[in-house]
Amino acid sequence: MAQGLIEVERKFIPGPGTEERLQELGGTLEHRITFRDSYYDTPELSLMKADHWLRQREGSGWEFKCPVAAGVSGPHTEYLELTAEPAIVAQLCEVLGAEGLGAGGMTDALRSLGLQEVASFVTKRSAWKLVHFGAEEELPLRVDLDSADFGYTVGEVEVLVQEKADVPSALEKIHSLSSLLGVPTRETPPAKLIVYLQRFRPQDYDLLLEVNRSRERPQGTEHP
Ligand code: V4E
Repeated sequence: MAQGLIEVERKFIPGPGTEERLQELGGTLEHRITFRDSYYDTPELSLMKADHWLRQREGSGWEFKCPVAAGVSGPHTEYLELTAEPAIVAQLCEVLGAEGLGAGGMTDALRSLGLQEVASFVTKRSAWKLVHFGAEEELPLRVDLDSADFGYTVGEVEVLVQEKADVPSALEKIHSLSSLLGVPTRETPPAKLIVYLQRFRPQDYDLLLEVNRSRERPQGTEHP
């Protein structure tokens, strides 16, 4: 698979005291930002059904999240995040079984592969960094507190790592901070996109739920 960073993360439901608790734990607010995410897939949701997530984020560009390995267990997720367009196009072709796509970039790839926008929403995010849990150069721990414009709020504790070998130590930090934030052990709130689909594209949501059930692993679609 093409090169990228591995995003290890755990979602949680923030409460009114979460920001204050982050400050007590030595967290610093990096920025507050508002952006629009637009997600793309085939009409049959071939990418999402295969646990692949393609989006264009306002201010950041194209991002493609691909599963690192099947059968990740526990309340966290691990995804390889591709941001370089040639790597994204190559991976899209692999997942969708397409061959011979030229070097025309994302616009050509979207057209040739039949990818269309399936969701678009705006997020207000406060982005926190926890220096206490990891020095600048070694696995800094980040917490994002997100409010989507369709009325859903979710937080995530995350670490970006270069290699699979770094995942266990990232998870240790994620679980220890989650516990200090009072996150219930089994809490796995759904991603914003999943809640969006449930509310605005219920047939697509049901399709993903069905696929996830047959995989016998929660995919963040159980309790929106
Ligand atoms: C990976 C994924 C989806 C795509 C959106 O990913 P997410 O991490 O929710 O994005 P965002 O914007 O909140 O954070 P950022 O990328 O900026 O860090 S939609 C569903 N999934 C898969 C998934 C899963 N398998 N399990 C759980 C609990 N959540 C999501």
